[in-house]
Amino acid sequence: MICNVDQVILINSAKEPDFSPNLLDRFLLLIEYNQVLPVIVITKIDLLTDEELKTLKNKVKYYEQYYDVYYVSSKTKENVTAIKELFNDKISVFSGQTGAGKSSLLNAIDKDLNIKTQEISKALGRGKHTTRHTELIRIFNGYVADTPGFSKLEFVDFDKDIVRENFVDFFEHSHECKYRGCSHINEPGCKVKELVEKKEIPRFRYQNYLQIIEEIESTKKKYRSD
Ligand SMILES: Nc1nc2c(ncn2[C@@H]2O[C@H](COP(=O)(O)OP(=O)(O)OP(=O)(O)O)[C@@H](O)[C@H]2O)c(=O)[nH]1
Ligand SMILES: [Mg+2]
Ligand SMILES: [Zn+2]
Repeated sequence: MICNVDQVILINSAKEPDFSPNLLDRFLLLIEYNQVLPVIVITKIDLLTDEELKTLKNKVKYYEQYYDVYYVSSKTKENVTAIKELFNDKISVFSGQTGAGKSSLLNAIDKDLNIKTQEISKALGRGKHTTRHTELIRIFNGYVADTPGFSKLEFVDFDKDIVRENFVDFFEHSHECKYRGCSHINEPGCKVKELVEKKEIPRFRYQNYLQIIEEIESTKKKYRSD
């Protein structure tokens, strides 16, 4: 990671590629682990109907308890000014899936930047890794790094405890779990599982958590048997 970063502005497209809570949860885990402040931006809202946007906002609402969330369009420039103000006196990193619209949003903020952008591949449903190198750009009294997008995020050198501690919402509740160090998987008296049942924590986020831990455990098993 770039040093002295104040915030990671996480760019998620509402559509093309489709919004992915799985990817969002993975990015948040990574950013929390690096002890940087995440800001969530949902782009390309011009591609959604009002109804679709409402559904998406409902899904993302949970995260607003923990993070700032912005809905923007680089095409219509809706809410682009709000993003511009985030840069003031800060070093920011633009991060997110390839094709999510990172470079386009920077171009929408400052038309003189002229950063190369490219249509996503309709066949693959994702971007083409248009930005190839991380570049630090001076913008609105601050600096921003436009980074190459990812296609997927894996956590090969993570262990279960890192995941447990950096799903910050789960971690916040873990002192209410019956067992110290509860991993919220099989332990009885687990507060996190209770909140999932009560729909206070979205089930998709809990499932993403389980999926990441499963991936880590199965990678470990594979190394052991090699
Ligand atoms: N309709 C619409 N299209 C957008 C918007 N933002 C970006 N796009 C389109 O999405 C495609 C990908 O945008 P990029 O800005 O190149 O995406 P990126 O995140 O920089 O991708 P990488 O550099 O590969 O990581 C381009 O065809 C853009 O024109 C938006 O707000 N609305
Ligand atoms: Mg780019
Ligand atoms: Zn628990």
